[in-house]
Amino acid sequence: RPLRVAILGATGAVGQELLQLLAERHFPVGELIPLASPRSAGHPLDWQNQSLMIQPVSEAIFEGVDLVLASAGGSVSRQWAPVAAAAGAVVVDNSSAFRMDPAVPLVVPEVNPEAALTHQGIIANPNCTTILLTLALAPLHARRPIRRVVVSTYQSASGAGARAMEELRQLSRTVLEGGEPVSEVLPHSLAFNLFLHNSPLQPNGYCEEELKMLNETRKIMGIPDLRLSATCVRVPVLRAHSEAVNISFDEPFPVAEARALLGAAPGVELLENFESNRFPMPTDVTGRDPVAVGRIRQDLSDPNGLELWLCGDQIRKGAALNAIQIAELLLQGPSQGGDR
Ligand code: A2P
Ligand code: 11C
Repeated sequence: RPLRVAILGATGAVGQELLQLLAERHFPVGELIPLASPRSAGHPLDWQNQSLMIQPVSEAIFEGVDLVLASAGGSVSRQWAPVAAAAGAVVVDNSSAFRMDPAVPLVVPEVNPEAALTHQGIIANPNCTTILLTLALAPLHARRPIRRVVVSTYQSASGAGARAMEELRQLSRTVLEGGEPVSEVLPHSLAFNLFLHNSPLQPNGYCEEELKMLNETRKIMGIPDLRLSATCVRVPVLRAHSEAVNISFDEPFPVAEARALLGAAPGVELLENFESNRFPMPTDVTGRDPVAVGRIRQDLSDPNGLELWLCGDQIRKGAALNAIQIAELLLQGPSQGGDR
């Protein structure tokens, strides 16, 4: 039966993509309920030739709702996801609020689809950089256990939301016109610049984003002792993240075998041409579903190591697409299993 679907954060960068993907993927929506902050409530929102009204969040709004796709930040999810779940909805939550809760599955449908079916009302959508990384790691780990990962990220403005994307556009114009860029959304101007990820620093010198990559990758891949060290960097790209990934195994992993595995992996697209020095770029994946992987090579410093490079659309597979794929898994039920 067609579902009643609420989008919590419908006016945001991910919320807008969720609306587009629900239509594109013919998700069985009977009624769509767009929710946002009181700032946007009452404003119209066009979707599928309907003019809907954005509503504020309230306990009553979740009555009779089947599915909530939430992307309005951690504090909004912490407050409202349990309320929606108690009202009988399944919540696919894009925030970090519940990801490490042992009772909440953390799901990348190509990697651990079975976890989705164990939910108790809330399913967490992982951090964008983690989703992209696990798509490349899982097919390799299935062949030879991964022991250690060292990853450096090149993260787009979209990870900080629609206002950060607009700020990058505006401040780039300011610089081109000879002005001094002054940022208000991000802590520094991203125009012709980059900086270490702005999430809170921890006593060990890592930022939260880097520790999310460690903890979430361990949980999704079911490798509690995985060693992983990340350096996360914000770069002046609008909506696709890139990652340089070094992976260590217990034994050598032939490059040709890794290439064949990744070439056949769901959600992954190989993009590499060593003759023409052509490998994934953010523009290759912008507005597209697959994570592009390339420049797979033997680590010169470690006989048991591989190096690779990947790019993925942060708003799509890094957020909205993964959330909708989780909802699709629930519709398929236990017999189907997922994309693999
Ligand atoms: P609004 O546009 O009304 O501020 P992004 O991640 O792109 O910045 O988007 C954040 C989303 O979360 C927006 O849709 C925003 O709505 C929504 N949002 C922010 N605060 C709240 C809140 N307190 N209650 C509901 N939605 C919120
Ligand atoms: C970024 N990955 O690019 C972050 C944004 O835990 O979902 C999303 C943070 C999260 O800045």
